[in-house]
Amino acid sequence: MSGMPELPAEDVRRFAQIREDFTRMMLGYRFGMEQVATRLEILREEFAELHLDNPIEHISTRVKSPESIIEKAGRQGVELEIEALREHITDIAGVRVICSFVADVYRLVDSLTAQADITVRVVKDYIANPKPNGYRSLHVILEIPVFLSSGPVQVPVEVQFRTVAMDFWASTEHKIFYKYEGDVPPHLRQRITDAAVTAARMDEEMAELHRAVHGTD
Ligand code: 0O2
Repeated sequence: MSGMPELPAEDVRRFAQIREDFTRMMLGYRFGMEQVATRLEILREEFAELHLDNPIEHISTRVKSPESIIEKAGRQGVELEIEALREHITDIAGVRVICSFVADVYRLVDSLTAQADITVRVVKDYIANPKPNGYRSLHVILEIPVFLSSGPVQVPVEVQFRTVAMDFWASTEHKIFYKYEGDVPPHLRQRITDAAVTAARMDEEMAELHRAVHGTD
């Protein structure tokens, strides 16, 4: 194009390579996330067919946008290199699993993480140990192999397991947090934490009811 200085061929090649590597990385995350979701769907169907119960209410997936990967890497001082991102930004691929009961959460986590080719990197059990604001969920960062034409890659996927009550609380809290841009007034903060206690009580009560009707968790 007239008036535009041409880039040296070496730079053009380098940028093309960066673009290809990034595209391959993002595809790997999408495939890893889809594999985890498929395995959870298989468990859901198996439980539904053989045990006559359905431990999963809903599964959702998302891959972080390039903008928020770059923003998080900047915030955490992580280099914009594929290997550094893979090592330190562990929630690029995310799966959220909503269960009816707390017991289903643990049953599913055990079944998924027992699979031979899945490696568990980190488990954060905010159900056993809720965050100070009351947040409850069980997070597992796992790695699953994805076979691309260039060879296998181990893809980290963050899986968040929670009950319907925990999810209702988390999405409401998230909206309030964003409305106040993180600076939630103290009286609301207390009510949010109290609501988390109510949600936990609701989980217990529902499990009691379920036991009373079906005899087991
Ligand atoms: P998004 O858009 O949901 O992905 P880090 O992930 O390293 O920044 P941390 O605290 O080490 O932070 O990780 P942790 O505790 O595993 O939490 C990560 C994710 O859990 C968050 O992702 C939320 O999805 C969820 N989460 C954690 N704490 C809260 C909370 O207090 N309220 C709500 N509503 N969700 C929470 P992101 O990156 O914040 O957002």
